[in-house]
Amino acid sequence: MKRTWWKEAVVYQVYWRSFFDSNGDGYGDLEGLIQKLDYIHDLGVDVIWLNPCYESPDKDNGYDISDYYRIMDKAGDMETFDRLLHEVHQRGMKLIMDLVVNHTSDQHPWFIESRSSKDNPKRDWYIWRDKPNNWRSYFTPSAWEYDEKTGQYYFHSFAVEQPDLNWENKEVREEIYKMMRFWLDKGIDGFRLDAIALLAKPDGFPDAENPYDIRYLTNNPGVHEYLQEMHDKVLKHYDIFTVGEVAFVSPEEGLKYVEEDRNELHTLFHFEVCDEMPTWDPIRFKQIQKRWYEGLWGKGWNSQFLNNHDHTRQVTRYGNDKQFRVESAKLLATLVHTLPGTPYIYQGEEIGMTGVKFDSIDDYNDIAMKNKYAEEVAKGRDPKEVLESLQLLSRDNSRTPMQWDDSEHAGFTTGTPWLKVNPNYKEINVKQALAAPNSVYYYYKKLIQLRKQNPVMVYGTFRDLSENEPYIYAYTRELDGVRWLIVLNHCDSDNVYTLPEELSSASRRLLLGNYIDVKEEGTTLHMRPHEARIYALQ
Ligand code: TEU
Repeated sequence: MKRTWWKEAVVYQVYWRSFFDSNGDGYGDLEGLIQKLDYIHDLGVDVIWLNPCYESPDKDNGYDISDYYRIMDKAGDMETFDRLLHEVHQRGMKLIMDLVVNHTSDQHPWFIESRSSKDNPKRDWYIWRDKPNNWRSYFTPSAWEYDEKTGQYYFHSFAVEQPDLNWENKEVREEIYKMMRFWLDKGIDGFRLDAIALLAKPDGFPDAENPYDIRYLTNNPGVHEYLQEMHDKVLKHYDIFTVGEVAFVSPEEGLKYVEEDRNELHTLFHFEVCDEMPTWDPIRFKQIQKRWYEGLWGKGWNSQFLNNHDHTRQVTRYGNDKQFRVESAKLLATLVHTLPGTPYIYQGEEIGMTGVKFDSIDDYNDIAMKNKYAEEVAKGRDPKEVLESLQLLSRDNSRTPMQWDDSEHAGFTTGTPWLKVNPNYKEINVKQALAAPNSVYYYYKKLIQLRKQNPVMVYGTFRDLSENEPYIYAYTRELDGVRWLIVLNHCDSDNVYTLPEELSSASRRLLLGNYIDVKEEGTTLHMRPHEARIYALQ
């Protein structure tokens, strides 16, 4: 079995502005990350994914870049970045950067030139049309913004402040490849490719039948040719790891991005769960896992995650963040780390941090939520009702500052945090987690250790034994005669799982469980609320 470092890796996502503030300006920064690298390293993770820290007017928290070759002042400077990369490598870890090349900031010199006149040499670096179609963007009612000066509309898949680059233009592509080499030559270990399925646009921009179903923004013809060119001109020349953010794809379409002999990307994030399953739906989740396993296994590599900087913390959205917060956080961790694919940890997940509900829209920062709130209130809807309707899935749920201890502002900053700290920081924080032997933190550490010591957890085949069970999720991983059984009771009450005939004679050894006193009991397992067990079968 061919071993591959990024298949065996566990990735830890750092949303640096909410991680640790080293200079008291209320924003986390790269110096703060350096100071907390030992904490991440002790967890046992292999790769750090760093959200964008390039120069930016910060309208979309760094995903609106105005200079790809400079570090945003809030985050620090290039010297600090170089030291961060060095310190990560010193600890035997790797660092991947966020590559945001579907669009730039409207303050990027390229766009300032492009909008300056219709004859400007960079006019075609962006997408201009005389009249818009009926498309919405991810963040606005229309994907087109009128430019008074030149009398045309420019296209933006996200905010008005994020005009899309025209990837049909060869100069644009070469400029992006040059920039990628700049960072790769520095020694970074790969990229998370932002909104990468949006690079190609359809000829003629035909109107959409249902503008609210925005999948027309993605997977348009030509996207794979761009990725194959990127691979040929840049990616294949480095020993790196690439993961693409690929929304609205089926396993068949997703495979085109990651199939090994297509020379595009190593892995992808698909969003059938996070974008399309607002709350926990066990049967649907199992079907999604089965389809993607059957669609990719042996041909392309998947990723496992249930939250990130765009999606509400998993114990709140897909678990129980109140009565069973610790057990539920551990169960969801077991799920993500034992299903086929590379597992991702979003900062704070490893201590069971939860989502948040702020009382006022003014407490929120996220441009997507603010825009949606304004649009709905402008339609005459009751502001209170609109706020409540947006709170569960607000991206700010996962962006509140990291909770290091029970001191003011959870020890995140000595200043005023850019976003309010979750008021439950006195109970939920790293200091508390490190002091409690059975905390969520130490459970993550054991899970990560298991992955390092057991190739079956990485390369083992997957089989669901519980397709139509509403609460129990039971599946096996198998490799070279090694067979594991994972049993999860995703429910607030006890449930029983009876082993299938084929497993009834197998002896089993508990490798890890989220309840300390598991009593073994023949072929019928009595599972407590949110109980998780990993067995080795003989
Ligand atoms: O997100 C792309 C995006 O649209 C996600 O918000 C979406 O929810 C999803 O999960 C994919 O459909 C990326 C970044 O992650 C996000 O933070 C940026 O706001 C966005 O691109 C624009 O760069």
